[in-house]
Amino acid sequence: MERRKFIRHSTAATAGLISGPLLASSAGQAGPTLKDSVKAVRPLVICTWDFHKASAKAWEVLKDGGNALDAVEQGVKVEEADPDNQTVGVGGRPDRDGNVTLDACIMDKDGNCGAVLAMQNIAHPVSVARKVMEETPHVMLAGKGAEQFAYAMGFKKTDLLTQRSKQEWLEWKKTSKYEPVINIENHDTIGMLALDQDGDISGACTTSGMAYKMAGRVGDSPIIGAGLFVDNEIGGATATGVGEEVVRTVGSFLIVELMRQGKSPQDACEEGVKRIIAKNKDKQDFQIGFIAINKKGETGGYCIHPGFSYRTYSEAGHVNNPSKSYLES
Ligand code: SD4
Repeated sequence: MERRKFIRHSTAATAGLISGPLLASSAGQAGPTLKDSVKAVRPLVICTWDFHKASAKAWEVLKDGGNALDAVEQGVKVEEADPDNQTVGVGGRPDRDGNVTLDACIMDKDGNCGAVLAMQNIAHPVSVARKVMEETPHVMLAGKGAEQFAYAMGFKKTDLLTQRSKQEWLEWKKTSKYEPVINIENHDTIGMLALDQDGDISGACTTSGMAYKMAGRVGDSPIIGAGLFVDNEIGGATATGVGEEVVRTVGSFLIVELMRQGKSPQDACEEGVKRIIAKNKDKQDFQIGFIAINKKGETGGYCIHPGFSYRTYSEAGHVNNPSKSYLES
């Protein structure tokens, strides 16, 4: 397993992009509204971790006037297709039985959403999630049902278990130590939020979840409100880390609601992490990272342990932002 470079809490962390080229229209009635004189940063894409290829792909869509929904789908698909990313899509680490099961969700500017949970054999769960959103009256499809639906929609069966992930799983099986705590090396879920030229927000989140999880275990990533939430009047938020903790606080929804109450994306992410800390006074050996954007194109990110970062791509540049953390080291 490759060791993730340990990035110390850095003064280089950029919590928000303030100025930008385009004029925003006014936002919704509730919460922090935009004055017509305020310039918004848009288009803009933000994603968890240093996924520069994924954010570049999303930017490609956005800069040509593409919409936020297409941008986040196209963006996260880059990681789903990358066999070297062992926590998303093809090449993801399997569950304890050796099966790669994928979780993903997507949410658009109108509050429409779709998700697939614990789905096997399909390389692009985010696109299946989009089909659930657009082609069914449902929000979530799980397991075999999701897989069958994917075939019906024309997706091809794909073997998701790469040699590398299989070898590591076989090695793990020798001790079968069940450590559901995700450590610094082991989480690279991609959550992505985009604000397009029209000022509309969409988001997506996709993962193979916790390595060697129990069969059938589902984390936060495909759960609307937990791993991802978008309210086009306010902003969006998404998460990475130990999903159970994010679900317990409905983390992404919480962050959007905190922004509705007037908090900046940065302050809202910090409060989201603190709520989780408050529920885990004696246990801090796990990582959570949140990122958020608002209608102005301000961004924020916060995590428990140093090591988390997030990408932003706007006309101001393509930047990997080391996240501030609750703990110093
Ligand atoms: C989960 N939140 O399944 C995901 C794991 C994660 O990078 O973020 N991995 O709990």
